[in-house]
Amino acid sequence: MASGSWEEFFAVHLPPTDFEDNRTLLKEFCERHDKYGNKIVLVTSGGTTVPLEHNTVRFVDNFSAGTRGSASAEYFLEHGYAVIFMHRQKSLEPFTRHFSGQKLLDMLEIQERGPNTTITVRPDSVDVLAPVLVRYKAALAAGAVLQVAFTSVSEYFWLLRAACECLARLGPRALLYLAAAVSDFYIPKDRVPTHKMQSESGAPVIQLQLVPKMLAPLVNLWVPAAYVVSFKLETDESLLIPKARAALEKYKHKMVVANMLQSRHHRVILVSPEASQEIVLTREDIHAGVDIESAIVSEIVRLHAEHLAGGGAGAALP
Ligand code: 9Z3
Repeated sequence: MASGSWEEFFAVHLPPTDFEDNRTLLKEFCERHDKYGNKIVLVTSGGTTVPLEHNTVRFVDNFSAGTRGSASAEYFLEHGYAVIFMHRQKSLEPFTRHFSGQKLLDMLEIQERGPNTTITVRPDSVDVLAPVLVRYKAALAAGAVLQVAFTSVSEYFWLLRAACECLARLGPRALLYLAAAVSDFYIPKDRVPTHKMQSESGAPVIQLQLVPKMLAPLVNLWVPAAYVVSFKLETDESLLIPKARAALEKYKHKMVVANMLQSRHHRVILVSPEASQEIVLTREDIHAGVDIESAIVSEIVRLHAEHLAGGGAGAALP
């Protein structure tokens, strides 16, 4: 087992405490939807943490609100996919993302008449709440969504591998949409102190190591027939496309969705081995509240269908 390899990572880092429960849920979900011949997408969303202490008071975080993942999950449901939504604990979730903060409470009215208390939706909020509620209830009734949560990068990897192992049975009907912001660096377990670091000990020197690249075993071993889409986040525009292309060449998966931190909500580039395609929202789109995820997901769904029609071997952008 090579030092710094993905095998070593799993040998050294124990599975999270609720891992077996989540694995059972993932297995049942995949078996049920496989039986009906459904397509399943694994959407990962939110950022991973790297704890600086075992009893964690401090951690390094990767930036992501979960907007991309939670919105995309809703659009995949609209396209008839079953969705495994693997997200950072407390980041945005499908449906509830529309009512973050105090928005939901502001939509309600309360009447207290003697012993009877009635809570109703404000008439001017019904048109906002109803369509989301209808879609949420429909997804629930169809058992179309499974949510599993992670916090640290090691929890993320354990869940990711378990989800992939369950999805493998679907062959090319499985789609992976890896939008989570995953740390490239971590502190190996044996270098993480048990207790909260004390300032009396002086300024700590923290050395981070490279996280093993999990896309390699994911594409080659865990879900070899799946349609795999990864995301590339950069802050330097000149690196964006070269890094996306390098990832495709290295891992041989189907697509990299490239985005810049600053413009990620209105511009992305879908990069495939054959071509690249830019999706940009207009000023009017943004004003009208259009989600860029609607266009990203439509295009990926189209390419996934093409891939399936072609027998699951390869797919090309137009
Ligand atoms: C992304 O690039 C996502 O689109 C964002 C979404 C994290 C920017 P928000 O949740 O943001 O809407 O606030 N995700 C992938 C980020 C990442 O860590 N990619 C790795 C890399 O760039 C490869 S897996 O090296």
